[in-house]
Amino acid sequence: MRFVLSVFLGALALAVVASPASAQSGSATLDAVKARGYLMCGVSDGLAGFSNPDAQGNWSGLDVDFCRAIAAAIFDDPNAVRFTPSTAKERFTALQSGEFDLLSRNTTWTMQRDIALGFTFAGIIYYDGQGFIVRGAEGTTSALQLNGATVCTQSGTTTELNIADYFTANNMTYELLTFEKEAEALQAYDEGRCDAYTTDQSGLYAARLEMRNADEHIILPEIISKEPLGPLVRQGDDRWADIVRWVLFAQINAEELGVTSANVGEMTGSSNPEIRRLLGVEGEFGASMGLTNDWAVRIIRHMGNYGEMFERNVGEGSILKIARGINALWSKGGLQYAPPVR
Ligand SMILES: N[C@@H](CCC(=O)N[C@@H](CS)C(=O)NCC(=O)O)C(=O)O
Repeated sequence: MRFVLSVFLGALALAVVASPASAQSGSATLDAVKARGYLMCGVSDGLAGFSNPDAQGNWSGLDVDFCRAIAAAIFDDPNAVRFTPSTAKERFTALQSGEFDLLSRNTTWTMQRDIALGFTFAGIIYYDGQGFIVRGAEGTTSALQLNGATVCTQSGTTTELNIADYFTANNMTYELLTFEKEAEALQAYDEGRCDAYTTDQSGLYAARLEMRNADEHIILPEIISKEPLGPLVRQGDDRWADIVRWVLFAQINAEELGVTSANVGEMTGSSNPEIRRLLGVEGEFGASMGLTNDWAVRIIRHMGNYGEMFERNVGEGSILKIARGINALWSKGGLQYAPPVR
């Protein structure tokens, strides 16, 4: 028995020595980010509410804030991020070739991107679906009235296949005009070259703001696809994928537990064990990922919980005014649900 125990203890000691958790994180990407001093985040070319630069080149939006949350977890500094824009078409090659540490850019999680393209999606930051915008004066009130329509969209997106599926399923014909840049697709629609513009519904809210007369356009009620949007990383660094995933989970759990940017300080004194574990008062959850145990405090103090990020960027109080809808927490009738910290 004593022999078995000492063999076991010996093996344990070896495992501890061999474990990279103390000196290095177990993630080559995290080590590279720490050594570099900032996170490299791939975003869109500009999409209101998600990732948009202002005239001074300051980025804002839900996808941008998510990268800031990762920087906050690693550096306690939400500004330790460099944003690199990429078009819909370029984004996957850019991520694969190491131009950024993650892509956080209204990107739909599909099987082909996950498996054949070799990426790992860390979670779903926004449950979306594809819709259409049309000129109200033309009298169209349903996508089923679009038989024979010319539709504008952006190339390199999921929209092309969805629209083919939808029109085929409903025995309708269409002509698709695709453009590499969103601005070009929108301009073509706004100039009347297309009867409709199609993309993720969240993108339609953003697109309407770009039109010459925003009030003249209506978003049709049909949602023709599932577009689960989320951040993704290159396959092969599982620990890095875990970190990105748990930053999102921490923000969703914080909302569920009522932890906000305003009260996170006092919440560290909470007696609720779930809050204590999330905020690192108990346990070694942060250290187990190569971060500090107060990783979630850093995220929430600087960037807020999931609900705060949603409201600020795309919610009723933002320029897009999107209702929480299916992006509400599961406990409030929505789909947002994060595994527990334990
Ligand atoms: N979610 C879809 C569409 C993503 C997409 O690129 N959408 C366009 C239209 S909303 C966009 O982001 N354009 C802004 C840009 O290219 O920077 C996908 O992953 O393929």
